[in-house]
This record gives sequence, structure tokens and C-alpha cells, in this order.
Amino acid sequence: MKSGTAVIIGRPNSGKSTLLNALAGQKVSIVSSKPQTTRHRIIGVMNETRGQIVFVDTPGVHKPGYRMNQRMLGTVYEQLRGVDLVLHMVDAGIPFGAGENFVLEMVKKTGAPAFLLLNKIDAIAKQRLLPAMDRYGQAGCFMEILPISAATGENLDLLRDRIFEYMPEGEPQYGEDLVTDRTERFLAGEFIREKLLERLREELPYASAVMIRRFDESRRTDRNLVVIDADILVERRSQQGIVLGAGARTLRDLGTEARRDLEQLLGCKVYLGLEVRTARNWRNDDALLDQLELGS
Ligand SMILES: Nc1nc2c(ncn2[C@@H]2O[C@H](COP(=O)(O)OP(=O)(O)OP(=O)(O)O)[C@@H](O)[C@H]2O)c(=O)[nH]1
Ligand SMILES: [Mg+2]
Repeated sequence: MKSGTAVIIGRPNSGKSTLLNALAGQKVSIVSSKPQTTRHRIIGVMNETRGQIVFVDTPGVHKPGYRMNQRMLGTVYEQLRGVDLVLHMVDAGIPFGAGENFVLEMVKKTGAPAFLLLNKIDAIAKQRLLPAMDRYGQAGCFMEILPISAATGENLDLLRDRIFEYMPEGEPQYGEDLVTDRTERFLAGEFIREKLLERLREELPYASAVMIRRFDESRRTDRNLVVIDADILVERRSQQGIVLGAGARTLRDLGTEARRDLEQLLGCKVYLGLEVRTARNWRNDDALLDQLELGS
């Protein structure tokens, strides 16, 4: 039996979380069209007759401006230690540049075998692939360079086969029914944040967070109900109004959408109470970042 860990790293928005969910066969990491969606390390476990692979999704690598972003980058570095395989993911439609080179250097320093995944091939002209494959080939540090589409699933079977080739023999790290090590409480906060990201623009996606205040399961067995109270944090009072929307309609619609997703996630009815709260400069507030389990 094979058993090992593969870490997915790359620039924000390259499709890392989409790939994690595809490989885990279930949504464990939130996805959005906005860069810097993922803020935590999220694992997704894949079990096959060939063995078990633990995939690790990480925050997109970017220049950190706030404490939060420093912690996010810290998380990426931490996950690269002692890993069996690094999956460096890039958006094939974006030309190579300084940001990508920074990730490349990180990959080289790990010393672990690495694959380069050219993602989103469903969205680009095929003739653009060859020059991109050439460019990354020059780096000389990749065992495989694979064009894939995390969204459509193209070439993911091939990717799985290649990954297993590089995994060591061993016993599984987790029980077979575990898909992620994150709690339902944590995932609930993330699912709410995903809805928030879809609706917000400009600085707001980055300036907001979700804090679960209450996750009450006491009526789960007899009434099939979980009660969740969550605060949506923003940095300034003026942002509170934007999240609420006219007549609090934005917040209400967001709550409805999030509740539907949470009911699917938890497999029961959900009462969701959402409030918007200002937490000044929270992205630099270590105590608050600790509460949000944001990095080290
Ligand atoms: N067309 C296309 N879009 C994709 C593909 N994979 C991901 N996307 C889209 O790209 C956007 C970013 O996807 P994510 O999976 O959130 O990217 P990420 O790398 O995890 O981003 P961060 O968490 O911000 O670092 C989303 O809008 C996805 O739907 C793909 O194979 N093809
Ligand atoms: Mg992500």
C-alpha cells in the first residue's frame, strides 16, 4: 500500500482548492473567483485500493501586507516541510513572471519531488501550452509537467497515476472515512465566507472574516437541527453597511444561500443567525487571528 502527503502550492487563484476538492471527491475547501480565498491549511484525503494520499491545500503565495498575510505565507512554508510531493499549480493562461518565480524558488528549496500543474487548460488555446511547458521545463526541478483542468477533471486520472508512482509505501495516516481533519464548526465558517466573497467587491473580500459564535448541536438527534450564530467581521463601520445592503437585503440573501449549503454539509436543518461587526484593523490583531485559527 502507498501512503504519503502531497502539498498543493501556487499563486492565488490558480485553482488549488478546486483541485483539492476534485481529488478528495467532496468539497472541503472553499473556492471563489477572488484571489486569496484560502487562508488556512486544509487537508483532503483520497483513499484508493492503491493506498491513501493526503492532499494539503494552502493559501496562495503573495506578498504579505498584513499580519494575516504573513501568517498565511508562514502556513505555506510550514506545510512544505517533510512532504513527499509538491504540486506547484499555475494558471496556464497567465504568463510567467516574478510572482511565479518566487513560488518556483520555494519549490526548489524543499528538495522534495515536484510536479508542475498547468491548470485551466479548458479555458486557453492549446497552442499556448507548449511555450508554457517549455518555460517550466527550463527550471529543471519538475519530475512531471502536466496540463490539467481541475474544473472539468481533464487529465486528473493521469495525475493520480503519476502521484501514486512517487508516493512511499506505508500504512494509511487516517481512517478510511475521514475526508478532512477540520471540524464542522470550522467548515461552517468557511462556507459562509465563500458566499460573502462571491458578493463583495474591491477591498472588502480581503477585509472580511467569519467568526462562529455558537455551534449548537444539542437538538441534532431529536430535532435534526443545528443552530449556528456567526459574526461577519469587517474593518470599518462604512463597510458594515455594504455587507448589510439596502434594507439588510444583501445579508439576508447571503444567509439564505449559506444556510442551504450548510444544510447539505451537515445533513440536517440549520438555523443560521448572522451579524455584521466592526473589528478595527483585525488583520493585524494577533489575538483575533488566533481565534480565527489563522496560521501560526
Ligand atoms: N476555467 C477554469 N477555471 C478554474 C479551474 N480551476 C479553478 N478555476 C477557477 O479559478 C478560480 C480560483 O479557483 P480556486 O480553486 O479558488 O483557486 P486557489 O488557487 O485555491 O485560490 P486561493 O485560495 O486564492 O489561493 C475559481 O473561479 C475557480 O472556479 C479550471 O480548471 N478551469
Ligand atoms: Mg484556495
